[in-house]
Amino acid sequence: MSQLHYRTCHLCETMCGIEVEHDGEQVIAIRGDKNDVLSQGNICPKSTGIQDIHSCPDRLKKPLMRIRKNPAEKSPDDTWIEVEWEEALDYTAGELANIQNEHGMNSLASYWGRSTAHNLGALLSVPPVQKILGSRNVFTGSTVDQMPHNFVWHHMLGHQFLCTIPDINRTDYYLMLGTNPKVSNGAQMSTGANTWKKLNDIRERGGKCVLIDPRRTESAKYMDEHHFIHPHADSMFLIGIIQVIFAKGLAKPGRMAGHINGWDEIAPLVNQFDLDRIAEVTSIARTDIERIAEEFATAKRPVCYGRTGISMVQFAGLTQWLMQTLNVIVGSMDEIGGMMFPKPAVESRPLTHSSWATYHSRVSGRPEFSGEFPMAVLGEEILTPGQDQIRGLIGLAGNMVLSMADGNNSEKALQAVDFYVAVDPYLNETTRFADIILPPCGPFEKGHYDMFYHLYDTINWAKYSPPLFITEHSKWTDFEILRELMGRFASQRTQNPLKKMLIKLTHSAVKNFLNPERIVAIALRFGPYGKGLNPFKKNALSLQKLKENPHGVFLGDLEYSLPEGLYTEDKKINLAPKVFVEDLPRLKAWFVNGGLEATQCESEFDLKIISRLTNRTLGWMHHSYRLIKGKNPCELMIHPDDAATRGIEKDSLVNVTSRTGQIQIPVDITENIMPGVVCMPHLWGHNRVGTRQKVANANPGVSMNDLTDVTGIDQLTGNAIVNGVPVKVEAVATITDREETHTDESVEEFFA
Ligand SMILES: Nc1nc2c(c(=O)[nH]1)N[C@H]1C(S)=C(S)[C@@H](COP(=O)(O)OP(=O)(O)OC[C@H]3O[C@@H](n4cnc5c(=O)[nH]c(N)nc54)[C@H](O)[C@@H]3O)O[C@H]1N2
Ligand SMILES: Nc1nc2c(c(=O)[nH]1)N[C@H]1C(S)=C(S)[C@@H](COP(=O)(O)OP(=O)(O)OC[C@H]3O[C@@H](n4cnc5c(=O)[nH]c(N)nc54)[C@H](O)[C@@H]3O)O[C@H]1N2
Ligand code: SF4
Ligand SMILES: [Mo]
Repeated sequence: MSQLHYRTCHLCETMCGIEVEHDGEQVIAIRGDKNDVLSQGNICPKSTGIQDIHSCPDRLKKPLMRIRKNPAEKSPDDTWIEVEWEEALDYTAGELANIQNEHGMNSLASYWGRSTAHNLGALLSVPPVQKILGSRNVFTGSTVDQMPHNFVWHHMLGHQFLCTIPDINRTDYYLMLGTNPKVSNGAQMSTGANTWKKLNDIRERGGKCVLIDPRRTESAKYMDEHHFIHPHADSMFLIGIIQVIFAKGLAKPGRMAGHINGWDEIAPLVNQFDLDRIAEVTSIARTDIERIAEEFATAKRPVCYGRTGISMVQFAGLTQWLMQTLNVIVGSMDEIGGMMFPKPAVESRPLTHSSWATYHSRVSGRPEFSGEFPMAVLGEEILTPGQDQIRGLIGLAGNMVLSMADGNNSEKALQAVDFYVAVDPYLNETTRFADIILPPCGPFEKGHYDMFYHLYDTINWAKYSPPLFITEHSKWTDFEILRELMGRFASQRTQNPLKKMLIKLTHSAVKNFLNPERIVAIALRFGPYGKGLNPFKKNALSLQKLKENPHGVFLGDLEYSLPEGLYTEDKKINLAPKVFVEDLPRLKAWFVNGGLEATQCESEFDLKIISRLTNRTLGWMHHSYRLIKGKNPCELMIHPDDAATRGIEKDSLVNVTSRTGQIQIPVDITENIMPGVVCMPHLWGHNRVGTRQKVANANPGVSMNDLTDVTGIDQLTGNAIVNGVPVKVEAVATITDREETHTDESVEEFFA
């Protein structure tokens, strides 16, 4: 007989509640949980694919060890054998310890991909693993994602995780840059897959929604206005808006009056830029900039918010700073309907680190940010010989060959590194370079609490999902794998018997007393809603209470929290931090040059490529047949004028060439993309040899990051520029028969 289980979908930060109908270990259906306090039944198609991951025959259940044909190097002719956990962990710990014993602390590196943040056990392991490894070489997917946001929060508000969240439920003017919530379902703004409804609500309550994006996206139809903007030009647009607001005397600090440093510096800084020229560089008319500025500043509850489209571009740091500055100068910082700050039930900020430029990377001297280096330097740190060269890598929960800039460069580095252990459930484009793969259990075999994504809450709430199935594999969550690996590693690193004894004791204490669930229980107790040290506190939040409420517990709407909540020493917002002021001349040079940067835009590469997400999928969910069946979405959107001048027709296959690579892709000729810009989905390209992923291989698409450039970074924040990359597009053939790549039967057989 079938049963129902409620949990949070862990695939993205939106945190929708799902209802899983199952019969024993067989999942029958996944639906939206109508009683979920956040999502109220809304989900996107992706969550229904989790059942395919659960039952996927390609998902690894036991460690996979590479047997090299030639001990000196990895080759596609190497073979893989399954080994027992004990052997795998001893071997891995030994190899890592040998490298560090011989070559020093920094010879080991760690890389944490996006799935880390969606995974309780992995997330809890980050600080101890980092501590035990003791290496400066720490990398995460953040620098091809949201690092500029963190950078700005650190410099303006004092902590990288003092995340500003647009109060979409109460705003009346929503100015949105570089985000497509109809498809992404809300990024850094967890609404529960109903952002589009919330956009409708804004308009229904008499408010206004304005979108700025080089593509007329799926979200545009929920907005009052959409304006095309040239990629990289958002900082100019924001400068124009801020300029007009000051010029018209509309700037006002609101509640934050008396708590802002640098107010007087802003107007002179933005006035260096001529508004007519801004209109040219952005492609947004001067009259529109003036009108939007006035409307925004005079709205009752305005908020300006932007996401990946303004963090993976040149001047990303400046753009994010200007966006926050705009919110501050209209009095929207920590104001109802403006930018607000959630109060998560687990308060992780005091335990996390926030720093900048306290040391630099070895090869190109990039500054650290909060203890990590940009992904852009990982390759050079592996490939450049010398003291502190990276020789060993622990890679977890990210597929960097497809997701980081310049996939070929990532491959070269992974091929070269002496020893690479991947903690990942699949043998994919990245982990095929590993010496050993340690596979964690599946999504239903472990408990879930969104330790990280509650920082992005649009209401305060909490929810815990227990494991649905306990299997033989359940004891190998990411937490357990890393705990066992690090225990062995630490012990092998030392010859001192006393230290060995101490490590053994610590390891066994952690093993016996600390599992992810218990850590959540403790964190809830000492969080803002917990009992703390008062056993008599009424209605306190606890893990037990969350277990009794499988649809989550509502903890209230977002509330004022500044200035007390600021992490700056003087409890003031820094409106004009020196790092941004000093980066303005770089923008000015680009601006004077008409938005062209010589190194980035050689004349032959006359179009700029930007990315897009697809509604039904998400990188590693290409293992789900139900999500990727049908026509592959990898098409290059191109404007009819750009197509016509290149002889490109409806059924053309085109070569897209950049400084670093070339791909072939069919076109979609459409006026939804602005002239001069082309657009394709990323995280595809499952056609590389040596992987074990039948479903993804059968409908591979091509990888956008074969075109992006590892040297292209926002110089201030180190974030990769994967949007607005210069390319050339030429027709190469006509596609006569574009069939779906795989048949239903072959994949159904596979799952049978
Ligand atoms: N379906 C689906 N949903 C997802 C994910 C997924 O893989 N699939 N991933 C999740 C993750 S990890 C994240 S980080 C979020 C991301 O969520 P979003 O930030 O909403 O991501 P995108 O949909 O890529 O939106 C970025 C937009 O920026 C635009 N853009 C590109 N360049 C520029 C520019 O220079 N200026 C401006 N103004 N716009 C620009 C693009 O056209 C695009 O519409 O989505 C999450 N949700
Ligand atoms: N061109 C371009 N590139 C981009 C972007 C873009 O907009 N344009 N967006 C960027 C963004 S926002 C992001 S977030 C990144 C995403 O890029 P990645 O972080 O590489 O994300 P995925 O491709 O989804 O890979 C997730 C990996 O985690 C593994 N995994 C899944 N579940 C688990 C688990 O429970 N434990 C462990 N250990 N592993 C697991 C999967 O098998 C897979 O290898 O891509 C970035 N790259
Ligand atoms: S939007 Fe989709 S993938 Fe994201 S949490 Fe909701 S159901 Fe899961
Ligand atoms: Mo992301």
